[in-house]
Amino acid sequence: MNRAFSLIALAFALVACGGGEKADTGKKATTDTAMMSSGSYEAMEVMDGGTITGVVTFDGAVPALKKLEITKDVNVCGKTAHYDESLVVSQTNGMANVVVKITSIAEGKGFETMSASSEVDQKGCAFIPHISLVPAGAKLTILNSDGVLHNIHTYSEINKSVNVAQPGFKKKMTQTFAEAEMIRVACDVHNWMGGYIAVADHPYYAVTDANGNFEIGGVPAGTYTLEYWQESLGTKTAEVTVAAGASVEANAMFAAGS
Ligand SMILES: [Cu+2]
Repeated sequence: MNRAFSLIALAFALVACGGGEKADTGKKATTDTAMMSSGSYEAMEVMDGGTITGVVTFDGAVPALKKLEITKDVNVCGKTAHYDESLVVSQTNGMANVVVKITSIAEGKGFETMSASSEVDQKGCAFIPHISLVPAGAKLTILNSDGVLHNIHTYSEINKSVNVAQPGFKKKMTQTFAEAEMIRVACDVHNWMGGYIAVADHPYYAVTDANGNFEIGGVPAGTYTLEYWQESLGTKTAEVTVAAGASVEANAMFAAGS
C-alpha cells in the first residue's frame, strides 16, 4: 500500500517536472509573476509614460581593480584575467553594476519590458552578468558554458537559500525567487566567483552599464523615490518627479566609505 502510494506520488512529481521544462515566453513569465509574487503590483498599459535617465558616479580617485588569483580548473577559468568586481569604476568615474529602482509603485508597465535578461551564465568561471535581474516568481535561467562543475549558492534573508550543483554537462537550469531581494550568489567550487541576483517586484529596475548610465522607461507621471544600490557602498535615495512623455535626469554620486 505504502509502495503504491509512493509510485503515484513519484508519477505526479515527474509530471510536475515535465511541465516545468516548457519554454516560457516573456508574456507567460508576466502571468507567473502575477500569480506567484506576493507583491501587489499590477501591470497596465502606460499611456505617455516618462523616462528616468541618469549616471551614477564615484566621488574620488578611480580605484584600481584588484586581480583575483585563479586556483582551480585553471585551464578553463584562467583563460582570461579575473578582477574583484565589488567596486567597478570607469575612467570617467562612472560606476558599473549599480541597481537603480523605484522603491514603491503599485501599477505600471508589464515585466516583459524590463530592460535586462533574466539569465546568468557561468562563463570563464565568472557570473555574467555580474548582476542579473529577474521578476519575483519568474524563472531565472542559469547557464553553465564552462563544462566544469559549478554550484549556485545564494545568500538571502527573505527568499529560501539555494545551493545546487551544476555539473559541466548540465548546460541549463532554472530557479525562481518568490520575493523582491538583492541576493548574493557564489560558487563553492571557485571561491573567487561572486555576483548578485536582483529579484524585482515591479519592472522599474535598471542596472548601470560600464559607464554608470541607466534608463528606466514607461514610468507613469508622478513623484517617486529612486533607490541606488551598490554592493560595497550601500544605498542612496533621491526623489524624482516624472512628467508625462518627458525625460528627467536623476544622477547619483557615491563616495568611498559612504
Ligand atoms: Cu564555479
